[in-house]
Amino acid sequence: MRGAATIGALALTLTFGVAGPAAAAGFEHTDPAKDVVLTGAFDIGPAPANKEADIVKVSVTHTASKVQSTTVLRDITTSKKHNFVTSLRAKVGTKVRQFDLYLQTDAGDAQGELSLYRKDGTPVTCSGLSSKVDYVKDVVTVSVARSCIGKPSWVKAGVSAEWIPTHDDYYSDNGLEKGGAPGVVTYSPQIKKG
Ligand SMILES: [Ca+2]
Repeated sequence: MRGAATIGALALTLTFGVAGPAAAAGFEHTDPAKDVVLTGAFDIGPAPANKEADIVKVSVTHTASKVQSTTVLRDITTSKKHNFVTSLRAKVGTKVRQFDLYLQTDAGDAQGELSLYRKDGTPVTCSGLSSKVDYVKDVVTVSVARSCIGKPSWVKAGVSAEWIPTHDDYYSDNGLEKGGAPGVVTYSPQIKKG
């Protein structure tokens, strides 16, 4: 048993050793499947069958030029409205600033347009925004230039997904913890610039 444990530890070390030099500073989280929450007109409760809002993996990288989040969902389609939100806490000088990267898509605009907002909801003009929704691989990627968020020394990121098929039905998932009550953001640890 001791031998097996040693080999396991060695394999782990090698994996990180290979990835280390080339990889950006980053964070990865595997979110449980089937933990979407439905907020209806009169009720809130679990919606394990829903795949459109169900985040299963979140990855965030922080490089010299940008902060990027990659979110894997169970199965997204272009049929109805989605909101994909990456919330950031950014250490700028001695302060922590808060931002939201907000991407809304729907049947008529499957790629949407990424927007950056301050905590108080005012939009930030930023030419360094980029997003892509891959409906085949079920992956949403958004990125923001570091210069648009004050060139932070570190960021903490929270990611959520929402699927809104009708006015009254609002499916949501918190990408960093089980469950997904709307409006609740769970942040990653500090992700320093790589
Ligand atoms: Ca999930």
